[in-house]
Amino acid sequence: MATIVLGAQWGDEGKGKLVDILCPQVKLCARAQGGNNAGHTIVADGVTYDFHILPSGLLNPSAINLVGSGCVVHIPGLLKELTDIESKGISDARQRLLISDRAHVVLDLHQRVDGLEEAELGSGKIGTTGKGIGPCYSTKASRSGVRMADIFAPDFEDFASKVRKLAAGFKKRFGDLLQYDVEEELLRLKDYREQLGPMVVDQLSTLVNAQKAKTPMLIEGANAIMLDIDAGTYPFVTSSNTGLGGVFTGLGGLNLRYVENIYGVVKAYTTRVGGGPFPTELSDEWGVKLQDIGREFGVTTGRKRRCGWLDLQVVKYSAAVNSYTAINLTKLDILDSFPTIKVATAYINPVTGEEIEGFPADLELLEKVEVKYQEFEGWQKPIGQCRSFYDLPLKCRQYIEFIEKFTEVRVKYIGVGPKREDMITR
Ligand code: 2SA
Ligand code: GDP
Ligand code: MG
Repeated sequence: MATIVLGAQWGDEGKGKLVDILCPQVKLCARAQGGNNAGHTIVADGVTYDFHILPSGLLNPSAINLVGSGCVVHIPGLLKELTDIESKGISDARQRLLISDRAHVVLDLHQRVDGLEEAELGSGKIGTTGKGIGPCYSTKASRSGVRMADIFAPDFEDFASKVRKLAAGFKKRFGDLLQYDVEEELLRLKDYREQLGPMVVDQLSTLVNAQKAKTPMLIEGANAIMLDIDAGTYPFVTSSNTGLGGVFTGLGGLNLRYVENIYGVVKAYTTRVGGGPFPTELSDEWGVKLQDIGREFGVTTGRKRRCGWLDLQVVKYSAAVNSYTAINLTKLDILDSFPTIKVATAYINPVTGEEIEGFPADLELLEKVEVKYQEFEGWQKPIGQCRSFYDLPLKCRQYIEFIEKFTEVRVKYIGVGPKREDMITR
């Protein structure tokens, strides 16, 4: 049986916390896509952990963790993250980590290019994390990328010549702006081989054997559906398939019939980090309040996250694309002090005055839509101590039930605080 946890908005919904809670029930936790652009904060036994490329399942001492072939791996970043969690007491993290030999390698070169491409875009920049994710997936798609397996080629020179060729291409494009020493990076990569060797595997046999043995599995989504390269607000997206489709391409060997649960993680309001349209964004005091109380800062870059009301057009679209079997509503406690809470229920075309059907692909239209809101009276009571649905104030339950009715997906988990125990299960 496999459970998939996916982001239902623009990221940072609290996927890591749900993965951490579900993890004791599984023996294998896998990431299918993305790189160390992701940031999952988990508060467990009083310790705060930030995961980027590593699967959050490492916190479960009996789980094996897999970085799947759809992921992109910046090796120094991964090793640093391993050292960081080892220093927090997860001493056997390396022994429980597997990396697909088909995963692409994010080079420092890609990170340099990320910065230069953003600079080229000027005011129209995407607002990337600067981790080299877009350039790495670009070279993957243009068939000039390098994969984990390449680092272990019998003759390292084969790998080195691919990297040199890639660097020469970017040098042609950016000239002296590139400021990158290919030989220095190659030397470092060669040195990493010994450390990485035991972790790099053919994921297919890992996944196939796990399913044969009926091993319970968890797949941890990174980023979120509105950042999906196909379904998201393109071009203001990341460069991977962050939705359900990406799970199957990034974890080849996962049998779709093995999947039982697909949980969409929905924050009780909306946040977005980076550029791009955001119809329910609040630029007033309420937006500042959400940002402050919700401590909405990027886990990877420390950037302030933009904040706004819950957008059920987004969640409904996301549920349709990702086929959620249930929702985890998170950070409901952040709304405790709000006298009024709004929820977007429709977008109106400003030219025709008509309701827009579906979610617009046209970003110009999305920038201009008028948003129709449903207003709720706030419950104005702390809910952090509530441990069952009926402990929650009536107005709070009504908010949840409205979400369920609108999206036609059951809200199974409700987050009322950052800690493991701050979760109501229905
Ligand atoms: P990239 O770096 O190429 O993937 O950036 C492209 C867009 O994707 C957004 N993106 C994210 N959005 C939310 N959270 C992410 N992870 C970090 C976090 C972000 C951070 O958990 O807080 O620390 O800033 C994440 N990763 C990528 C990004 O903002 C661009 O809009
Ligand atoms: P992810 O990228 O989806 O895993 O989410 P992040 O870790 O980037 O951001 C979610 C933040 O909210 C983290 O700091 C979590 O500790 C915190 N969090 C998760 N669920 C809740 C909740 O229900 N209430 C509160 N107050 N914080 C939460
Ligand atoms: Mg995050």
